Amino acid sequence: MLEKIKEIFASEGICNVGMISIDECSIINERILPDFARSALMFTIPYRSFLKPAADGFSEYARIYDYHKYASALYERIIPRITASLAVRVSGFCDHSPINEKTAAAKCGLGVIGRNSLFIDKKYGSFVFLGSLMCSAESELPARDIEYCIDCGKCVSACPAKAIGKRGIDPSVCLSAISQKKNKSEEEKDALRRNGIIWGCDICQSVCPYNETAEVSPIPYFSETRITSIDKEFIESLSDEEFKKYAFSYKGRKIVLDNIDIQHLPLD
Ligand code: B12
Ligand code: SF4
Ligand code: SF4
Repeated sequence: MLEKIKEIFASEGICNVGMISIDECSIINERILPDFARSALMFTIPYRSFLKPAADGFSEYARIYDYHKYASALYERIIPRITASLAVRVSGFCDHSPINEKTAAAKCGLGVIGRNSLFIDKKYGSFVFLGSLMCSAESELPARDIEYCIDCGKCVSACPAKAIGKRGIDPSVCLSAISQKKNKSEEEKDALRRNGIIWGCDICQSVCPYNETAEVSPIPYFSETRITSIDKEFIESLSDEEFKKYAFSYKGRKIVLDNIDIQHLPLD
């Protein structure tokens, strides 16, 4: 069964696919876990679409079309193909998922977990999104022990928020999380301003040696939609329909524009 599913994913340019028993997954949202789920089919979605990172305050995942919409469209294409050829029930997730996607992908042996807490794909580095299909079949493979990165410490030193600790990242100070907050304290605004962050943060990924040789995504939805430079005029010029194509749209346009304005306030 897994081989057939891998063929279907490969036809979409997705070649790193694994399977794990649901009992081996860390459940973070029980409410949305389908009753029929016995296993999770995990896969990585490469999204690196740049050779030189941008410096306008928008992280790489924010300057390409929204991966949640990519995953929904992918599931509409592949789920009917899977259920037509195999006697299984499947349901697709990405981000808003019942499981911790990073540890599940690592236990499938698809890559390693970095000190920056991110999952690192062998070919595409950490610039991959993770998706999963909850599946009614029992896993065909045993879970592997999680492998970790070489622990060079570069991400720990580079993180301006000192968010990377022994247990992973502290989401309460991570600048990526702060950039998505509607109501920010003066200290939080200062932190964004000092580090030139408008939406998302890639600092701990940009210093990681695993990303030095990471390949560009073969998926046109990402490789062909990258905006090289984003500014206030660009955000204001987008129609509502165009704006909704980007991941930064999920809390509305005002928060993105406010984050741009924050960059121009004097530092405390
Ligand atoms: C919530 C969330 C966030 C939050 C909080 C993350 C967190 N660690 O809690 C914020 C907004 C910060 C965030 C940021 C980003 N995210 Co995010 N996020 C998620 C989401 C939806 C759930 C993660 C989660 O809650 N896991 C469960 C918790 C319990 O486990 P954990 O993540 O390992 O968290 C541990 C630490 O936070 C630690 N901890 C808690 N408190 C404290 C305090 C201290 C002091 C310390 C040291 C540790 C610590 O304990 C937790 C358990 O071990 C996942 C999707 C999913 N369903 O898995 C995407 C996901 C992890 N995110 C993703 C991405 C792309 C990002 C960003 C790169 C986006 C960006 N460019 O800004 C950044 C990266 C930041 C980073 N270095 O990790 C991808 C990662 C892909 C990959 N290659 O790993 C995912 C998998 C989404 C996807 N489907 O692709 N994210
Ligand atoms: S995303 Fe930015 S703030 Fe968050 S842990 Fe990485 S470097 Fe630190
Ligand atoms: S920068 Fe070094 S310590 Fe951090 S995730 Fe990459 S290899 Fe691991």
